[in-house]
Amino acid sequence: MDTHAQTQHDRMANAIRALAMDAVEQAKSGHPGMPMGTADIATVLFTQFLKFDPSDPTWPDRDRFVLSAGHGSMLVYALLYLTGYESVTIEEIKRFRQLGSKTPGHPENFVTAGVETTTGPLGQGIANAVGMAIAERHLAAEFGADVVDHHTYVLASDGDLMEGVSQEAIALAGHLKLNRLIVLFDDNGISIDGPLSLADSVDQVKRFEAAGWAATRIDGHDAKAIAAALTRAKASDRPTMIACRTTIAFGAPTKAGSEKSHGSPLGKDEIEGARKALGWTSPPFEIPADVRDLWRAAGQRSREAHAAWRKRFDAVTPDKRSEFERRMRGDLPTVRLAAAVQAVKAKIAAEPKEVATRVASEQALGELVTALPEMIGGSADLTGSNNTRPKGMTVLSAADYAGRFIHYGIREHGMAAAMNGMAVHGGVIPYSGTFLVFADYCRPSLRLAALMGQRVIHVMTHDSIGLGEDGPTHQPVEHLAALRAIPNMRVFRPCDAVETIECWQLALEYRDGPSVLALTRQNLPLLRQANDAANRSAAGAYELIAADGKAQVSIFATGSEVAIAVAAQKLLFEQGIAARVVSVPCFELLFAAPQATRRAVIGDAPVKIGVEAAVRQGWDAIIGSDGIFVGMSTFGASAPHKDLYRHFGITAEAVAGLAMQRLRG
Ligand SMILES: Cc1ncc(C[n+]2csc(CCOP(=O)(O)OP(=O)(O)O)c2C)c(N)n1
Repeated sequence: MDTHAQTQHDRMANAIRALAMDAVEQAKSGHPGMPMGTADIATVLFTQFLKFDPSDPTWPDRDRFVLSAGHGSMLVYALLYLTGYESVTIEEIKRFRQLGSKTPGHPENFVTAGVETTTGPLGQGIANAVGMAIAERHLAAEFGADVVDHHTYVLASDGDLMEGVSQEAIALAGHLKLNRLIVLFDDNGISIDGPLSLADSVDQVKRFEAAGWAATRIDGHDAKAIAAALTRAKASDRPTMIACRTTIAFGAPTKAGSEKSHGSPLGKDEIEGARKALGWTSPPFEIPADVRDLWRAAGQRSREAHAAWRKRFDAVTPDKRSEFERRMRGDLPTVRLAAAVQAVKAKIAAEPKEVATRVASEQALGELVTALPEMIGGSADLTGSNNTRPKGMTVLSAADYAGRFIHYGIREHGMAAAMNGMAVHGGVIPYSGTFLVFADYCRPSLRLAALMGQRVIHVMTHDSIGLGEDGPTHQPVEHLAALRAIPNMRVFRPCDAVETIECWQLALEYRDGPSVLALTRQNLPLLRQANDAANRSAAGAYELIAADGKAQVSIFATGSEVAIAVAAQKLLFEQGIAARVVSVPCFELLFAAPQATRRAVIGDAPVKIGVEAAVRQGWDAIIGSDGIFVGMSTFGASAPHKDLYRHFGITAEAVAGLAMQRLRG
């Protein structure tokens, strides 16, 4: 690099450093050290490599940039501002971390155009990026390199790589040979508590190499070395990790290289010292015109590539073009979906039988994945148990990215995080499989899917003590309540084959958030008329069996316990007691209904009983605090499932007995 180019580079990188220092100072909170340390890496990436167009942040074939170390959010805000994104003006930079700003504490993709995914919980970004890279390869296989041909770049910190989910992510990426994935590791040897040596001595290069990546170590302040490493990475047949040795808070006179630059402003004197050391003479929030022009020019770099892409895209067949656009918009093929749902219902009607809802789900998927080519399924090594791979669905692998079923391996967290990445990439609807009890292993990613409002669908089978002999380690008890506690998440627990297809339809139609389908291992009777054209589950709850006369008892139940409620209603009828049964496949849909509808379905029977083989938490909103709850209050046990239901008192006799006891007062 000649001196002129070096000076230009330094001034551009220093613009990032200055904005980070000033914004954090003004907000009186934030992390200035990380953006200052990585400014050189980001400058090289954005001025020479990243394919992006600030005037069209959703251009489908843009490269994705993921700031996995979300605490360094000022890095991405500075870049968006400097390269000319409309979303981030200098006013927004000044309002860093303030209510309603486009520059929240951590990057939120649903707030700021140009931010690709929501990061902050360390490890999530790098794991999302694996999903983005999968989606890219898959769509490229399907639509061709003329339409889809981009890279995913990640800036990750020590914390990202220390989090367990990163191991799942890098192992999966290495296995799938995702060579469009490039991780820039901010190897600064510092975390919040101090030097990394306090807690870590992993050789990250060896670690990534062991997972099938190309990995290298460079000086993260050497623009030439960064560019050379990125050039090599782009030519690699494997994913690449570049360990960039940097100094945190580069330029700060006393806080550089120290954890003191971490979670708080540098302070006036330190900032003055840094300005001097960096040769930055502009006042706070001011970028000299020459530097501004250079950055704006960098923002225009990919205009030609964008125009060329548009031309290529316009040249593909109209059918293919509209299909690609439909998928990227996330619109469903509504006619095909409706036909698939009716076809499933017709099959159930033609051959009514007892099936586990996981099996009913597989039958539903048989039609759905044919109707919706955007669905990408998978399982965390429980394919045969989760029933998420219908016949004929081919496997997505390094040898065939066009496949649609992913063997995620025993990596629930990595799976859920990758699915979030696929969803934010766009063009695909990911669904997964694991046991409901392992929702805990994916929870951080489930929460982020809900926060981001992303359509990901988790099939979680073996949803209660009904799984039987595997015992309490595998029997979810608190999981339904824990999932229902996540805002924006929908938890479906269908009671039979008909509700299963209805819940699948609702999950697919729910564009703005994740869904969990809690499904049984054990067989369940068919309770609904299969030729019912209406999706009754859409109400969240509905009367399955009306009372004979004015109801004295309302029994509410979900999933496998609806059959118990139905049997209890019969017992009560035999005793001359009028009871009704309400199936509640989805709490969230019920609670979202207008008050009058909610009241009507909940009703005013003097005795209300909830039945669910799980903890009571959440049920009071339906049955009231004085309602009767038949469920679990302890962990389960290992035994055949019928013995367990008897042992824990979740039976029709118990439900009817408690109702009669209450009626007698
Ligand atoms: C899952 C998770 N745990 C803890 C934190 C709080 N936290 C924010 S930054 C950080 C560590 C920062 O160290 P590093 O990742 O090396 O970043 P750098 O020091 O390079 O900025 C921690 C523990 C977090 N954001 N996410």
